[in-house]
Parts: sequence; structure tokens; C-alpha cells
Amino acid sequence: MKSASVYKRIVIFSGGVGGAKMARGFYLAYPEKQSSVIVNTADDDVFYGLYISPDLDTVIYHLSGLVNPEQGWGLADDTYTTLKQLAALGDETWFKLGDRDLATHLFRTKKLNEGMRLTEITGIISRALGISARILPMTDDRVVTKIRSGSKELSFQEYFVKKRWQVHVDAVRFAGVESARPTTDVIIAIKEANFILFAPSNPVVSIGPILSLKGLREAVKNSGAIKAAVSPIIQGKALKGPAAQLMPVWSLEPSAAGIADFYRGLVNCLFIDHTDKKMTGAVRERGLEPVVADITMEDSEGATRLARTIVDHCRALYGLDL
Ligand code: FO1
Repeated sequence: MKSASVYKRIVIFSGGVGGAKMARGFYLAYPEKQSSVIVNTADDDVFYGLYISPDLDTVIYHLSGLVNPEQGWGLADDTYTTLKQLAALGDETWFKLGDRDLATHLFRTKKLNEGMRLTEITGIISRALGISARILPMTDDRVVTKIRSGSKELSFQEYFVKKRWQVHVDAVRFAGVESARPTTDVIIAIKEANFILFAPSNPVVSIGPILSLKGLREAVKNSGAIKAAVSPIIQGKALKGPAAQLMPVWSLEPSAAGIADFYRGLVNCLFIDHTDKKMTGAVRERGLEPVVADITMEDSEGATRLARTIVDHCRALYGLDL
């Protein structure tokens, strides 16, 4: 018979690289626990007729250990022969799709065209790559992040990859979010969780779309789980990507205090970096328990260490039983 601890459930909310690193840390630190990673899909886009789901890909590649460690996305040791040939044909190739990575997108697109849900397809890919955690797209409906810069509206990948986020941003919206619904798998995972963690992902464009789904925020609030978040901001700068640039668009200060504003009423505690020790008062003022730790996750060992630190603190503070 399996021990009771097998049934303790961890749920991690994730965007791309930062969230995927955190999910890998938990996966390595607590391999015997049932864990689900709920992933943003509002960055998804279509290139060359293929449906690309970058944050799902990134979480899958991190958990399977196949990720390109330098980039933090894509597959290690991939080649770009197909992309070079597309360039020779005169096509745009600013979105880098590796030859082996293309297999993921071909497979996913084929299955979507056959009528399979993104959730099922993600399960098949995950199992094929040996992942025992459940990777759950936030929704099987289409939600699309749009970035408004002046009179132009860019797709997320145009903003993030093509423009390298070097444009002024006036507004961010999630097209389709009003009619989209979180999947039943997502709602059940939240309901059954013992521990919910918001990984250090961009609050606006990674966690924002997930929390904007109808009923999602309420599901988290109503869950009996211990809830925590890790700040994606250290000393006013994002660990990676444009979080510090986008937070003011939602009137959030790009700091640990701004992250506390974002998660106010949703989580018990916020993990902030030890170099942000001076922010503990501001975090506490916002009703969240500040916990100071090394949150940088330089490598897998750092991510595993952080996962253990988070659980140890939540055990000491709230009696988390994992
Ligand atoms: N990120 C880049 O910075 N440049 C790319 O060319 C790029 C291609 C790409 C292809 C497939 C995929 O799954 C992810 C890819 N990413 C690329 C990462 C992705 O744009 C971002 O990590 C997320 O959308 C932000 O979380």
C-alpha cells in the first residue's frame, strides 16, 4: 500500500522560464508528491500554420530535463536547418523554432486538428517524455494576450521576441478571456491541493491571464490549501523578462511591495529575496507574511533548495503537512 503522503497535492501556477524552473525544483525536491503545474496559454501563437504553446513547451522541457539551459526555453542541442531553409525561401524567421522542437508543434497541431483538447495533448506529450507531474493548460479555450503600444496592437510574441520588449506599452488585454473557462482538471487540482504556489512569473502577462479566467480566483480563495507566492522582482528588477516594465501598466510598483499588492487577499505569504530585506514591512502592511530567502534559482540545485526552503517555512508558519 502507498503511504498517505503520496496523496498530498502541490499546485504550482506558472508562466515560462521562471515558473518552469520553480516547478522543476519542486519536482526534484518532492518526486513522490502528486503535483500539478497550471500553465499560462495566453502567449500561444501560430507560426507556419503550427500551434505553438511556449509556456507549456518550456514547462515540459524543464520537467523532462530536455531544456536548452542557456536559453531557458527550447531543446538542448537543437539545430535550425528547417528555419534556415524557410529564411532562404524569404519567410520571416524571428521566432526561433528548432528542428527537434518542431516535432512538439507538429504533433500538437495534428492532434488539435483531430479535435483533441490541449489538456489531453499536453498529457500525452508529458507522459511520452517521462514526466509524472501533471502539466495543465489554464484553459482549453483560446485566450490571446494583446499588447497595445500607441495606436498599434502587437501579439505577445511580436512584443516579446521580435521587439525584444523595447517598446512603450500602454495597455495589455487578454482577447477571449470573457468567454474562456478554466478546465475541470484545473479547478479540481486547485480544490484538492494541500499547497498552492504562484511561481516567480510575470504577474501581468503570465499569472494575469490565469487569474482573469472566470471562477479561477474564487477557486484559489476557496481552496483549503496553504498558499504562497515567490516574487519575480528583486531590487526593482525582474529576474527575467519585462515584468518590471509591465507592472506599472497595471498601476503596480515594480517591487516586492507591488507583487504583494498583486497577490493581496490570495496568498498567505510572499517569498522575497534576501537583498530585498528592507521590503518586509511593506509586504506585511499589505496583509502578506514576508519570508526572506535566496530566490534566484541559478541552477537546478538552487531551484530544489528554494522548493525545500518554501515548504520548510510554510510548515513552520502554517503547519503545512507535505
Ligand atoms: N523566446 C525567445 O526569446 N526567442 C525565440 O525565438 C523563442 C522561440 C520559441 C519557440 C518555441 C517556444 O516554445 C518558445 C520560444 N521562446 C522564444 C520562448 C517564449 O517566447 C517565451 O519564453 C514565452 O512566451 C514567455 O514566457
